[in-house]
Amino acid sequence: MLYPQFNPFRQLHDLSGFWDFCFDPERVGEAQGWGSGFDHGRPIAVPASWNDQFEDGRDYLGLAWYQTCFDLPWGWQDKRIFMRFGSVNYLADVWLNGTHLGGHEGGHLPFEFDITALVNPQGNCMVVRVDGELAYDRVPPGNVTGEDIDFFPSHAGNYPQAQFDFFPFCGIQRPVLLYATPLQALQDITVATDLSGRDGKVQVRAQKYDQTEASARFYLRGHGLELSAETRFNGDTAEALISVPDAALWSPTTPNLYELSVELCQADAVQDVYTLPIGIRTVVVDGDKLLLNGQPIYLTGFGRHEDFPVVGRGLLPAVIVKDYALMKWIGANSFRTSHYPYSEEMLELADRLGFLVIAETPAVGLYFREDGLERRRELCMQYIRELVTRDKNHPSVIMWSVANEPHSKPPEARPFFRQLYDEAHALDATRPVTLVSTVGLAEEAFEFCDVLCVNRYNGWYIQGGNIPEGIRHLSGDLDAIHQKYGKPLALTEFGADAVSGMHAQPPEMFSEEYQAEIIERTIELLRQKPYVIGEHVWNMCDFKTSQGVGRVGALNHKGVFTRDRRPKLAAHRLRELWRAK
Ligand code: GCB
Repeated sequence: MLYPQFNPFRQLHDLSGFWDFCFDPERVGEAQGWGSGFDHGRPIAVPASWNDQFEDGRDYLGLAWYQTCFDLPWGWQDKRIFMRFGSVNYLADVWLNGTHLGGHEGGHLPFEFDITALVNPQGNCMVVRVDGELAYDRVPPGNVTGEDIDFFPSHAGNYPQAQFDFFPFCGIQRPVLLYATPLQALQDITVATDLSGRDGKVQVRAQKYDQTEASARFYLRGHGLELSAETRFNGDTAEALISVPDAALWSPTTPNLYELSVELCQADAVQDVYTLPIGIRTVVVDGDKLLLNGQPIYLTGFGRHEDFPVVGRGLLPAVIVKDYALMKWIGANSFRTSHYPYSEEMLELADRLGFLVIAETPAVGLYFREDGLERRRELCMQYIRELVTRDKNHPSVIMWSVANEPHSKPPEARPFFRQLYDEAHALDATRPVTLVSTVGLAEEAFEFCDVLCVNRYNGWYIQGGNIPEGIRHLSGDLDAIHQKYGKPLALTEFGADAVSGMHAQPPEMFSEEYQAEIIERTIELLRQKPYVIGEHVWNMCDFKTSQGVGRVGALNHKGVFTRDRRPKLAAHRLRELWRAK
């Protein structure tokens, strides 16, 4: 899926701004046909979660309506016109000028509609219905009752009752882009890179919307080179392999990018052009190692969240820049998009700045109760497809994570994850696939996952207050998991809550000293284990959660930075450890 772009053949218009909005707890909009427009709206900012914009919105997760009106920019006649949503959480339904365009389930992944036949040059009205309800048959789930209720003391029984430990922010959370392409247009581009000695191999596949006769020209520019290839489309697909002599490889220390342009030509005239940055690099699992460009790589960094005051999970470019600056400052080289795909803007900068990303689907807190299992499987399959389709061309993405901390129960969990794993590999044979587990030793999916990602809170949820005892348990536990599965292992979560400004010597739980100590001791242990390929502290920043006794101020305080990005003691310790590495 191509991100909309602006060039002599393509245009886009960002519909971000103030839209009309209303909550609809009684669902009257459906009966009254709000799809034909409404006039009781109050202004709302798009993109942003709705929860912190209004007094009465914080815990409201039900139905709500958005509306905006727009004219087309001049010169868009004879174009193919699309409406693209970057992320709407959770269920979206869209009407244009009273016609239902379609819907989408699941926040955090883009969807779009071809509106060429319905859009007018002037006076268009678009209505979006959003339903943010938490339900047991949605992914991620919420309001689960009975024996499957989450065993985590941190969020069992919290309000709102999410089956995961972050606030279920709702609304239109990323930009809505109106964009135009030529009638003969490129639909998708897929890039895979490999190495042959010092040369890079860039395999490009371009797809267009129809089967008409056409040819494709490929240009690769950068680092003193301009290479090209030309081929005819076979049906809707054209492929080329470009050899890059003495390639400038992409890595965290040298995030070298080339510019790839694909031209769609008919009767020798260029009809469409799409340009994207690409990085030449390989990612391979070899024994207990993860190799980037043939060299072992060790991940330092965080599990994170898209979360900031007032905007909630809404895209805020300045916070993205700030977070990368802090990650550079502290010496992180990587992060996981826990527990859902992050914005495309975030990944664009990961490519440019040289961060390694474990890209995760929104499948967090999965459980395996029989009813609804099939529905959850379909959704998880949809998520992995949408994620790979969206992010496949980012050199920064080094691994796909199909789920975080499922409540895996045999026998259902194994075939469930086998299917997701196979799908991810079928879509992309160039990256390892993982599952992030808290079950550990008994996680049957580890038998086929390429890398073992394990979350552990020794010295916090268990062995709380006793760090040496926690480290002893962790050591034996990791060795046992590695011995059983014999694959590289990353500790993708560990840490402790620290309420900023709380101090204790000797360290006590919730103090900054305790958090710094647990992180330091854990890292010390990990460095002694040759099969460990990475350490991701949970979390980079404090983040908003549901309310409950385990979450002071409705925040998870495991950030080494506060929610407003001020360093705690642990951040300074990490900086010493990671910058010395
Ligand atoms: C976990 C979850 C994460 C929580 C964290 C915690 O294992 O993956 O979402 O926030 O523990 O702090 O409890």
